Amino acid sequence: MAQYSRVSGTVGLITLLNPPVNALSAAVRQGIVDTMDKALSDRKVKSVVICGHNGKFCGGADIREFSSPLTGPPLIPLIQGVESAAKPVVAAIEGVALGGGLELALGCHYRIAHSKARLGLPEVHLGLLPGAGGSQRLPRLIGVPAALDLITTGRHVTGAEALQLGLVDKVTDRNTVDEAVKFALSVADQPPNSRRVSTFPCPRHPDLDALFEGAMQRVRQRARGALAPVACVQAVRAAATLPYAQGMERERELMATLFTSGQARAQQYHFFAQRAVGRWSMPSGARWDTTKPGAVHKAMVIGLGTMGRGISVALVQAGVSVVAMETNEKQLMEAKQAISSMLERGAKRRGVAPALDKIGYSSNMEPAADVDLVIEAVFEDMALKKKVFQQLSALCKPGTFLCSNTSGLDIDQLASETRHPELVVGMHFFAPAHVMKLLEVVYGSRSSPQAVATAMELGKQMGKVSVAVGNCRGFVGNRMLKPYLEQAFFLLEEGTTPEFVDQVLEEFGFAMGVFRMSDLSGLDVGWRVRKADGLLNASEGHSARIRQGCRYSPLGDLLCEQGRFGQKTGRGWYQYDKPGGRVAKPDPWLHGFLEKFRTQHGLVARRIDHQEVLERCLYALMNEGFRILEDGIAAGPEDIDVIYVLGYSWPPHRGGPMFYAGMVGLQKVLERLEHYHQEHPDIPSLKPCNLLRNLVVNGSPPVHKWREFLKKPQSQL
Ligand code: 3H9
Repeated sequence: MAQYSRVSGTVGLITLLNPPVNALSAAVRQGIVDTMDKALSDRKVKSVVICGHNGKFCGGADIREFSSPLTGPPLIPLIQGVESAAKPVVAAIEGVALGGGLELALGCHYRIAHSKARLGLPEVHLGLLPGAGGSQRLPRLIGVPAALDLITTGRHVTGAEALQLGLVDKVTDRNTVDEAVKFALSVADQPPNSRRVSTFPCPRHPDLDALFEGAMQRVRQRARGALAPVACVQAVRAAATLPYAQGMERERELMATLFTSGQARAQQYHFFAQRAVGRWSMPSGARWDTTKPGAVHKAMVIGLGTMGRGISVALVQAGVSVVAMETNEKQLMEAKQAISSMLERGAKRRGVAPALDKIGYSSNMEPAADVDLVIEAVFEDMALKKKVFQQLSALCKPGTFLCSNTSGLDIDQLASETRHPELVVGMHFFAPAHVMKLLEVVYGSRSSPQAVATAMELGKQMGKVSVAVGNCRGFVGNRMLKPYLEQAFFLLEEGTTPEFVDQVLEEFGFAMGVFRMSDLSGLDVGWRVRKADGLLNASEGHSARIRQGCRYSPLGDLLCEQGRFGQKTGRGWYQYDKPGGRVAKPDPWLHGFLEKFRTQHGLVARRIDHQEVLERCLYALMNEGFRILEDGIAAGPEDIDVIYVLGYSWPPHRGGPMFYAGMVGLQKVLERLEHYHQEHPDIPSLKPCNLLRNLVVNGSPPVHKWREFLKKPQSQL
């Protein structure tokens, strides 16, 4: 709803009231209509200020209402009503003015913002466009290029940047509502006719065609197959080329298409899933709301390779004092330089001073005695990590949390090397660690709820979305990756090429297909793991394509034996112009190698189509996701989906693998898995798991109901 009062004698003050972000629910919209009526009919009122309760202007339309039919006054005529008011209306923007919130402010005649307020039109991230006039008013106010940038990226700008763009009229560091009231008093006698943004001509641009062509190319490259960014460009084009009323009509048409698309539903699901994972629970019954995190003022990072450097930067940027440790003096010096320059670049981007004094360096473990938390980021080798944990356990003061940045090693084994296994958790960062938003927090069988809460909170402080997951080989993300990669290899054996598999996956929306990605991260990484697992050699008397009774593809191993490690060696699944080159080209050598391999193993290449590539790679991955839910490694499908979108470049407009399974239809996923498993009985990952069968038997409930079919956590508290 909205509250109304008269202040300073002649200013009508409307306060949006819908905690926590004053979203424009039906009640708030009705409140605005009613309070505007009051202000306009009160003869003592000469001007109006609209602000938000509790230091937040407005977080936009109420996303929760999108799934039910519209009730209450629609937003477009409401904003039109504010704009056409005969008395000047001033928006007092504190905290956030996002989406419909900023569109409401654009309907006001003046905008006063706090310098630290965040303004933006992030609808594109929800699979939508700014559909309450934002796509038409913003270009008229700040010009087409700047509007295209804000609307297609959804990025937020600060009050200070908004002033430079011409989005607001004034910025303040003081109380924004007081300043807006003063401003409203000063313009009370000025008729607002010339301040209605919808009447502004769109600023001319010398080459509109080139501008829109470039924008369209950029959005298509960034978000493969996503509808919203394309519609955003089309809507802004309408603003630049059509009169306002026709532009609004185009905005309405485009919005209607997006609104009913599965993509918008997927992206809105992803929005809420990112928030839901913060409400974590453990199988013991421990929960986010009953567990207090420990304080982390000072942390140590051990091992300053790429990951350790990124983690150190993320901690410093989060305000934590850091001791960064590396035994090799040369590497320590290199790391120091790299970390300083990352901190300087980050600070420059954020317009603050680099916190270089927050980080110290050491070539030995001694400083561990004086820290609240340690993140070990040494080479992914169990023996080495165990040694580090033994040393830490002897050195650290009581209560120090010990975390391992491992991408899949057993947390329980590491914990068993310490005197306090309850203080040990996994913190699986994704490269580059100071940029990527995902953090898998892995609890072992003896991790205390407080250790989990501390790692979750620290992740949040670093600006990450932290997801708590159980301990198993590969945790959630890498465990699901295994059957996905396996299928891709098997498909090569059966007749296709890396280029075709990648093309299909990239058309689906992945930033990179599986082979391009493998070349980027290095084929030797998986090779080392398979070697450690004793998988490289077939048992005596068995085919080279069988391990432990199941089908195995040695293709990756054979490439590594030839020194083809991917981009770094200039050869992998593709060829590159030089070692370290980035442009992947199909490699005739590889095609010949595949043919030879098939002949050698009596395989006859067959034609594999688009559908089979997609189904075998993705359904195998989803099936593992169902197993992970069944095993209680992830608490719900949202956890898996957030991990895949934020850590594994799953396209956000497809929600995540579990959401996508629901979109395809669980019955269909089950049937296709059954079909492929019948064709390939020696591939266990294609055997549909019980949870999937159970969900289908129970009528394929929507994804938000799946938790009802999972084992309930046992409270031991
Ligand atoms: C739109 O405006 C369409 C129009 O163009 C056209 C219409 C015709 N609605 O993120 P937080 C909830 S589309 C409903 O943890 P923070 C959120 O779920 C909208 N709920 O806090 C959470 O609930 P819970 C365009 C919302 O401080 C709680 O508020 N606007 C909405 O880290 C706290 O959220 C956007 O896309 C909403 N609009 O960040 C902005 N917003 O506690 C979306 C938040 O139950 N919002 N909630 O989990 C955000 O980006 C962030 O929430 C914000 C605050 C920056 C505002």
